[in-house]
Amino acid sequence: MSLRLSHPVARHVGDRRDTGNDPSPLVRFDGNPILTPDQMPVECSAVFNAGAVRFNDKVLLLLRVEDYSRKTNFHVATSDDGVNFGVNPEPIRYPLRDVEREHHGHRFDMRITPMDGAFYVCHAVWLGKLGCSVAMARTSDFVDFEPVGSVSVPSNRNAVLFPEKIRGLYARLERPQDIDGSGRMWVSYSPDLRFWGDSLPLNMPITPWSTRKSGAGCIPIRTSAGWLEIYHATAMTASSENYYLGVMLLDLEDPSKVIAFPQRFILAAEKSYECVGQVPNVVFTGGAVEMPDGTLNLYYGGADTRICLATTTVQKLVDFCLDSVNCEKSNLCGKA
Ligand code: BMA
Repeated sequence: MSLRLSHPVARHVGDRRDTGNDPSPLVRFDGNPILTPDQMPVECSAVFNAGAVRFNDKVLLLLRVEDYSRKTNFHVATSDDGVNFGVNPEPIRYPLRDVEREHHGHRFDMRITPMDGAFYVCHAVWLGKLGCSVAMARTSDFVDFEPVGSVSVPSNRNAVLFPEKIRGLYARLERPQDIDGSGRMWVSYSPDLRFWGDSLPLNMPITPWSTRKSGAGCIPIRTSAGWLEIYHATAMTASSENYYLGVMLLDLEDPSKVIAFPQRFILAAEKSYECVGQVPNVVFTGGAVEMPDGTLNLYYGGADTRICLATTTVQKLVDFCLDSVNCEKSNLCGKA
């Protein structure tokens, strides 16, 4: 008796990526990783999770650099082509707040928002026994940074500032953290970038790859279809907490409303430079930059050790989001 399969299942098991069936609109750069600890002008064990922005006609990355005592400094890297970067050996100057000094504050994961002729960075601050909070600073030259307000109440792991006011208020995506380490995205508002409130959770569905947490990644990009947000999400596996990148569209007037939500991730840790390192199976983005030819360069940390690049376009990401809505309407989701 022969066994008959109604679908050619075996052909696809385990080789989805190798057969070129990956539906993601994002393509990894062939020369990844683009920046590694041994290429840095300072001694370090890891360089990862950079903020990214266009500055003086160059791509600027604000690198998270860890030395061999696991102390973090932030260094600026710039590039004309978005691939080859020169790194400033001097770290940025950003004075500690009293509360950071008192609690041995450790900053990480800068996101850079250009707004009103200046640049605002949002980042996490680990406050020892108090947990993790978020804080902001302002710069105009990426040399000197001035604190904006104090830190948030713990626990909060990510803050990403929108590039313009929404309904007359500054807005940011945040990721408050539950006691078990899980957490979801919220949006909060402020009249002055110091006092944040009026918070709402995003009505994001939970996918099998975001069962543990999801948090903002890139600065939201305004499109006619909504705010385009590239975010990270995690799920536990038998061996590790695996990180993924996803994309979605948020309502322009009320970003707590998710208006297009692909069920598929756009990047998972698969390459050795994403799977092996300080923290395995991590792809984590802090910024994307649109190049003059329309390519969107997405910068991400691989395994908390090195900087990687993947490319796409805003239009491809928007189409990917809108296709997910069409797929839901036509009831085709999951049947491809
Ligand atoms: C998150 C942040 C990121 C890091 C990730 C994986 O909680 O701390 O900086 O890349 O964990 O370790």
